[in-house]
Amino acid sequence: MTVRLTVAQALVRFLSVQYSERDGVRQRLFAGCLGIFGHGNVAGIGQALLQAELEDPDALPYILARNEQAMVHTASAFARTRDRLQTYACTASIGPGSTNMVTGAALATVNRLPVLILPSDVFATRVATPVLQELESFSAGDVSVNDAFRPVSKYFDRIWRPEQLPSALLNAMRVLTDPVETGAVTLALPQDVQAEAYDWPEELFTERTWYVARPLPEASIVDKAVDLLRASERPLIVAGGGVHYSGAEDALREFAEATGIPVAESQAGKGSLNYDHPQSVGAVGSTGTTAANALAREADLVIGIGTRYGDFTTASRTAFQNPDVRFVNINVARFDGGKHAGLPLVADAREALVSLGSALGDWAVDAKYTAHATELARNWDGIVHATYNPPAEVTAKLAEGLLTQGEVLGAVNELSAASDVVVCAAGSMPGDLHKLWRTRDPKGYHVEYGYSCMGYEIAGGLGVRLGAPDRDVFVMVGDGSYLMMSTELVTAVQENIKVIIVLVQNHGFASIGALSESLGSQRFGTSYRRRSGDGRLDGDYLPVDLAANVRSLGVDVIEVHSRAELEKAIGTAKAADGPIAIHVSTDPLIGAPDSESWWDVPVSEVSELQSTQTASAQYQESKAAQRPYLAPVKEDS
Ligand SMILES: Cc1ncc(C[n+]2csc(CCOP(=O)(O)OP(=O)(O)O)c2C)c(N)n1
Ligand SMILES: [Mg+2]
Repeated sequence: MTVRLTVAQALVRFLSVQYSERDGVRQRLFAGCLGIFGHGNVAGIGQALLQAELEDPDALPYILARNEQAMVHTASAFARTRDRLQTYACTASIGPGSTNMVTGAALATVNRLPVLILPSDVFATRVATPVLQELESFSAGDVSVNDAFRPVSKYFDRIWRPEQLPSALLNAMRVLTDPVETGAVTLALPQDVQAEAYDWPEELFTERTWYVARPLPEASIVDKAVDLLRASERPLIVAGGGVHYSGAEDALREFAEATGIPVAESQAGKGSLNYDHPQSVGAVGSTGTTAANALAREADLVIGIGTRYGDFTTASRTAFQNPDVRFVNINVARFDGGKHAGLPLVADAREALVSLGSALGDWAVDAKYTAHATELARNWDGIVHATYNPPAEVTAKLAEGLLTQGEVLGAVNELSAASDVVVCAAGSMPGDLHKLWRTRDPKGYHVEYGYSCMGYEIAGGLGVRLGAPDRDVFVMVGDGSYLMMSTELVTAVQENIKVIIVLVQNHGFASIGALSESLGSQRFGTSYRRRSGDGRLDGDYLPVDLAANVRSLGVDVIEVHSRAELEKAIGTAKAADGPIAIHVSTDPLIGAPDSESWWDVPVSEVSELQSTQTASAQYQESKAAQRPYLAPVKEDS
């Protein structure tokens, strides 16, 4: 039996009957389709979505976004919130609508988040070429702008003919639901092919379940890991995003408690252990706590769990200074398992922790070491407390109506519910949140720091709320990020997606300003100021009113000028039943407490400027601590 449908109708029908299943729990793989119509998808996929909605509104609900990059962020954030077991498809018109999604695709792939990207493409038949918005290559007839998706997609295909669709779809689902492979999957859809009818085998549209496996660790490798652990005296766990995706938080806590090993966290792994667990030493690396970084410096064995060891996590390979340091890397991907010449314990994080725990028996580190870690963490928490509640000598120096950023984070932390989610991506807040946020729920922390993409915040906040409708979502967004991409607020209004935007106005880039200064570049070009008489950008702040901007998009704003007003506003925002914003101004020159760590950002080797010369000398000094981590694990085991 065959069914006669267009390619777009077949695609929509297929997507509406895909499921993922893990641990016996089954869910729709696609919660819906985000999109913006234009030529290239309005008559193809647009028609198919309309027809589907009229037949069954739940088949593949359509959400109209405002910016194509943003809608991919929404899908990524949703997928992360749902532990990569569910996502959205994203459809865009040909040309700019589609290429706007390239950054979103890169973010999904870098963060290993499943998103189905459906850019529209030029005519397969080429009868009217060049069509509106078509790139003409002088040297190739089969190139389109969508080829830009190839390097940022885990799977790419272009459906030149209807017959290609079934195999492309099966490959797309395979990649989206594979914990190792997952990322952006791009199926480019020529606009004529979308509308073309074909006789499809009926089985294409039967329900299909994609089983998400928990690969078990190889027993002989578990044994080697046990040998390394037993031989270690100062092991440290580095928990990454894989702990969350695997749902390994309980297994991690049990493993840590049984062995006494302290637990440090990457950005994606934050919340793996609640902040007040005695073995939680918090963030590690360039944006880490002094507790985790002190332990990292001395560690003789690092047990990475679901981490890809980004340069923030390893402090650009200066975090681990013990000359004998070795790595055991629990990771579902061999690619990450082999990093730092570590022992790759290739497996699902939860399964690996359970196996390793039982193989270790009652082995534990010296209780003094665990107590030392707890002590360090307690000291750091004192610093957090002081940052949340700055002393009078700090607040007295603030200009009228300004708060410190630490106070803002503190107020939001202390007045949000444990299960609420904080969302951020770029600027100075991700680093501050990594160090300072007291995470009280494994899902309470959502900072996109794989791509650290300005503009992710609001769009991502929508995705988090769609994925966790029972949690309040606090979107921490700087003025720079806000100006880059805030228009999904209109989508939030249209769909009544409740997000609480905390818009932190500090007139420019506090983060890059501080970085610039530390690198001898004198905060050049990082604040939003008028040009002064000598042509420099150091005049008055610009008369922008971002609160009015938010209001103009249909979202209520509470403008606060003091800690007390901020606290009251958070209560009001929590009680609201739609999107709402809090506008707060902060002093960009008051930074977060020091991590006692480093990040490798090269400084000009020659310069006319004294500030750069000084920074360059410091850079060379810091760089000397950088280590390759190449010691083989074989010798020891
Ligand atoms: C899309 C994108 N462009 C540029 C950057 C580089 N960048 C990182 S933070 C930042 C400034 C962010 O400013 P703001 O949102 O106001 O946060 P603040 O630094 O003031 O906390 C820039 C330009 C980036 N991460 N993403
Ligand atoms: Mg700013």
